Amino acid sequence: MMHERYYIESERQEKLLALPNEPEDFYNGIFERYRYPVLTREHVPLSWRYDLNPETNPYFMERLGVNAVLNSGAIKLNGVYYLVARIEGNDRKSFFGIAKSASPVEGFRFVDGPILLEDTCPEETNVYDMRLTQHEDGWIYGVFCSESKNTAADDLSAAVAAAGIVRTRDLKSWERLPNLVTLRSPQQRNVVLHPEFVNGKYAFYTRPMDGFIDTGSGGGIGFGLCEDITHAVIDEEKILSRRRYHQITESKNGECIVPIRTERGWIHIAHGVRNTAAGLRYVIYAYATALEDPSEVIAEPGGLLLGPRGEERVGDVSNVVFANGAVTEDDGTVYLYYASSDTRMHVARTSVDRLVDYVFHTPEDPGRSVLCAAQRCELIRRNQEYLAKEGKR
Ligand code: BGC
Ligand code: BMA
Repeated sequence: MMHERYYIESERQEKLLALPNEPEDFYNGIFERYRYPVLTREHVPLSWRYDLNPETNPYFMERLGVNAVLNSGAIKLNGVYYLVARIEGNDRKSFFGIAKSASPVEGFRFVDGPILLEDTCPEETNVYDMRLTQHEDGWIYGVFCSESKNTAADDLSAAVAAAGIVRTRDLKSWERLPNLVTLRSPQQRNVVLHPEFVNGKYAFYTRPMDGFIDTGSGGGIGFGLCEDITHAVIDEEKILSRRRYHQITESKNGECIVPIRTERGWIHIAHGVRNTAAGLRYVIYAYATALEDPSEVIAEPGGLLLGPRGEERVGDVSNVVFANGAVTEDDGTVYLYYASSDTRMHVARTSVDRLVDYVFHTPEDPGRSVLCAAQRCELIRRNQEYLAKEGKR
């Protein structure tokens, strides 16, 4: 006989999975936020957390609890939306799980089991934040952070972050390739594979950094080419989107999603981090690069595109929004999947046209208060002029 609690918990979960989602009232013209998270720890199947056998689990306890479901890669295949989520166990280690739905905004259900990566490195302690790239070579690549303890340092928390690479054709069998090697940067996190060959080579967005937390001399989001994805080595990393003093990227930044190809250029969505008295604050921003050369920045709208708001601000690591997956539909609708405060997954909806308008027509950050105030005064002056002309004063 099943434990009675099993039925209660199953019913509760089914209710959650059936919850319809809808855009909420928030308005900025740029994107819509959806009211309910698309994935939370409560979405993880009971059989992944509980021992269902009352003989070995008389109290129906979570034996392997899940702490959070966050930073998910995203892809649409044959009309189905897939999120490859970072699932963090109560033991702080993360693994990847696949949730799918016929809808981009609701009904995501974990399928199969956790992805069991090939165990290629005995020091690897944690893996997280997979970006899925449907590459023109025919493979779907997953690039993620592979974190190992730094045994060379005399500090218990010292770690080394590298980019792990897997590939698949069906999201079922995954082939693990050697980790990316960047000859000039000792650490890497937030690495994204560009979907097309650039000069016949594989192109990666990188984030060169000296230390595990501190980017040190790392100037921002890098771009590097490699010949062979099965032994990926990058020599030179060119910095595209720079960290800047007193801007949203001051402490660090990193590419979020696979850039979106548009007629005007590649649209990039990235995260920027600044330090505050309350710890690091993560926001999402955008920039654009040239179609013929994705390493040439052509637009840098100032400020954040999406920052943590309301309940999003609170969680395991508060004051964080982080994205590593998006889906662009044939009609130009873009679904951006983002996690809040390292705790749950949300979705925002925009479009290629709106992103292009945003990226090319949002003024740049002039860098100093006096110039920012002047920028806003100029907007108001033009508005007054316009209103007067329309007789609406
Ligand atoms: C955590 C990540 C975090 C990183 C840097 C890792 O140990 O798992 O979530 O981004 O440290 O703070
Ligand atoms: C890291 C990221 C994410 C996380 C963020 C905030 O640098 O790689 O895993 O969401 O910090 O903790």
